[in-house]
Amino acid sequence: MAMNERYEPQSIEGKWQTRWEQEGLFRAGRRPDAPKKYVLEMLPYPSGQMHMGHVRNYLIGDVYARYYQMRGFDVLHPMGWDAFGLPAENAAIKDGVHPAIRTRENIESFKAEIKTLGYSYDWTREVNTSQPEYYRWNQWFFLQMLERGLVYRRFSKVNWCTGCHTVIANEQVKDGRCERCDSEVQDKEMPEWAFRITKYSQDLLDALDTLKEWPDRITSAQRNWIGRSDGAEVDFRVQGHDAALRVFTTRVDTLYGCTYVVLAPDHKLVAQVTTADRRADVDAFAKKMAAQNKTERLGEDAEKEGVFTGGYALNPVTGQPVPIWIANFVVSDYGTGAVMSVPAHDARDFVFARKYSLPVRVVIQPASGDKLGAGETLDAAYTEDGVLVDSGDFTGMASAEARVKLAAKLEAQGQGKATVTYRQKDWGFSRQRYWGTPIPIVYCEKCDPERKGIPVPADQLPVRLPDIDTQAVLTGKGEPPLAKVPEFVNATCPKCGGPARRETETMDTFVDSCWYFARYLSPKYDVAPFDPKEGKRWLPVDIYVGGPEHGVMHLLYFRFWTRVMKLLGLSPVDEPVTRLITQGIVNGADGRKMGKRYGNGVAPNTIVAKYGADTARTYVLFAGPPERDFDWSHEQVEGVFRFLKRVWTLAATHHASSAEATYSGPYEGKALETRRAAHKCVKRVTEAIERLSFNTAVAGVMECVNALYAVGTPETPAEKAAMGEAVRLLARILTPIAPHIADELAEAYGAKASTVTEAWPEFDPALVVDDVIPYAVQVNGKLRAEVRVAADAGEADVRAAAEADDKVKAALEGKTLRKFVFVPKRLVNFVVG
Ligand code: ANZ
Ligand code: ZN
Repeated sequence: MAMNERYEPQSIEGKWQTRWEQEGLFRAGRRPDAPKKYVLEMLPYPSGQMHMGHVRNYLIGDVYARYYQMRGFDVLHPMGWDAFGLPAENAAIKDGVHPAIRTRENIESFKAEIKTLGYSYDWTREVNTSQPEYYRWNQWFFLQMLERGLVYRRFSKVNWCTGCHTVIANEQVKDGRCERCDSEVQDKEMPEWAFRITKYSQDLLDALDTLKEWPDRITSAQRNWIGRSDGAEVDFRVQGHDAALRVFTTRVDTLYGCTYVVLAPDHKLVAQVTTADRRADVDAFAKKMAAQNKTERLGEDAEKEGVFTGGYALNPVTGQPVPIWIANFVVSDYGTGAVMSVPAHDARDFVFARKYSLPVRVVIQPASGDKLGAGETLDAAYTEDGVLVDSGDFTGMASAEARVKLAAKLEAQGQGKATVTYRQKDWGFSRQRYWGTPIPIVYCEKCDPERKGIPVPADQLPVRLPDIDTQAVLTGKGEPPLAKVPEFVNATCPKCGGPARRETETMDTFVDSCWYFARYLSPKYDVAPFDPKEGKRWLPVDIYVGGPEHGVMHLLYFRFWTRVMKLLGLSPVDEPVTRLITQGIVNGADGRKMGKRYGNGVAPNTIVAKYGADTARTYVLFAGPPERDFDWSHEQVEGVFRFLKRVWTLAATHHASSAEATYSGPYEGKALETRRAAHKCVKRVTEAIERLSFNTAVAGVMECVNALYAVGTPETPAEKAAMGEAVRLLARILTPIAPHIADELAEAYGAKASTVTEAWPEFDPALVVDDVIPYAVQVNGKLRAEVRVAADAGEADVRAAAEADDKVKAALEGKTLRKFVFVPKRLVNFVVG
């Protein structure tokens, strides 16, 4: 088959994409007897257009999917749509287009665009989370978890976004504002549905140690997020009341230094301990706090403020009364909502005590023997561990030991005990929005007067999202949208058959992404979320690629969910993902994050249209290591395009002479050089892909192409055969990177099928040993030159070569040689005086 002399990606890429699809080359399960690899990228929210971040994300997965396929694995590489969510609903409020319609259109255009890049997806497994066939299983999981106490209804203070009119997660509040719409976020007390993820806090924490192939920044973010604190609870009796106030402390060794206690402003004991003369001040303060946003109030820099309640509590070990305060820095939903304050040993308490002239009492001295001044003269808290002083029977004991002994003493007295507290909270997941999974609950006045909720029987699932009059329902105001749809709200009570009202809230879309990776295994399965048999074959995901911004929500939630799926007998594993790759950001040419905000976007489709998908792919892979950010460079795109043209021209120029050349050795001279260049390239690219260094893989191919140009036109049968082999090898190693040109070249050079179905090439070890190696030449340990000598050269030869170098000569001139150091294959050092 003759080759076009010009590289015209537009005329080859569509053709190959169609062929791959028709031949079903990316279908998982084609090699049932081979070991499996499940390669997955985080599924996109289908906005209308793809951006470069998507291109990069999917490419990282695609390189591995294609590479492992060539390595003989049965590869699963699916794609789908995180199709529920706020953007489509917010847009509907603005322009009246039904979210279902917009989402469908967006998926169509996104999918068309994604297809132009030639990713190796098994589209037969496509999943769309907004379809009843999918979300019915969210509802099914909900019911299963409700039965097991992993779902419950609670009253809680939630973050209410005044712009989106819905509850948002703590993680979505940035400086008191909504991460999405930038509106003010208020605290609001509301009933909500929650997942008891904290039941798994310790397990989720412990298992982080087994996630050896996750980036440290993600596991440490999760560790902090779960936030285990080992400490103690201590009961302080309230003077003059039959009540005790329980504090949580990590420093029970400082108990003798507690000079006041502080309650959260909304702590339930505040009313009781407040004295009549302090009531007005206390009420005013509590009211002010309630109006403030929590994240703001608790910010590091927020000024510490508080008021005295008039009440006193008794230190359980000294019996001394200490004043009870309320203050802005104590939160009601951490620990017990109350703290014992030890100003001498806690920085925050110190500032507060000085501000309000509360006593400071030193009870820990540094183990080093340095002496802290008395409380009145201290100029900062001493927060380290040390040795106890003025602490009764515990005086002289080290902090660590005292913590254990004090907790034991308190426990014996019935006034406390050692405990563990976690910062992680249960996951409140009900949202006052339309475009999400309906929560399968009804309320019946007769059977359920407390409004706890009656589960919809599993055989009545799915509870379908009703179609709506978009303009009438999606107003962005008032009750949850579904409450305005009587056909939806009015239901029948499954218990008494009487009238009931449906729950009108929907699920957080993070529920959808908790288990989609398992749905891909059997996307049409209709007796369970997925077929457990397929779970055994494919789980866990071997490689998962996505943005690091998902470090503590999605990536923690889906670990939780996988445990639930194990509990339900569905998943064979506890952990969803073996290796996690978090890709870096694509910045604009100006170094700022590419996107609408800075108007520095480069649309993937313009690059594909102008240069072809292979250039877009190769450039994005070449621009930097996958986990690092890079700045877009148009010059480099051009450079990569020129490189692919050079590859093409090389193959086209020698096509007539080399495509069908045969020869059976031996090889020497130019022919040998050609083979060496190609085999070294195979080695280099293989190693680079294995260690996630796609940029050096591309660089390796570039060098190889330069070397092949340098050897010149093949003339002898040996040279022609070597060139033919080199082009075929190039085509195969280019397959994960630039698959269209790879297949086109391979076909021109005789391949009968797509390169992705061929084995990944092996290199001939004899061809990759360097017969010339570089030696570093030092004079008194300082690098002076590098000389290249035969790999098998002995000490004398290397020394001669080094001494012949001009720079070395100059450095040695007039000096006496004291010693000559020879490190085979690495360096020589002249020690001179
Ligand atoms: C006395 C004490 C003495 C403390 C000392 C520290 C140092 P982590 O490590 O984050 O768990 N605390 C407890 N509950 C609180 C709440 N609801 N709001 C604000 N602060 C609270 O922090 C535990 C420490 O934070 C506890 O130990 C308590 O102060 C404070 F030298 O108790 B500590
Ligand atoms: Zn009923």
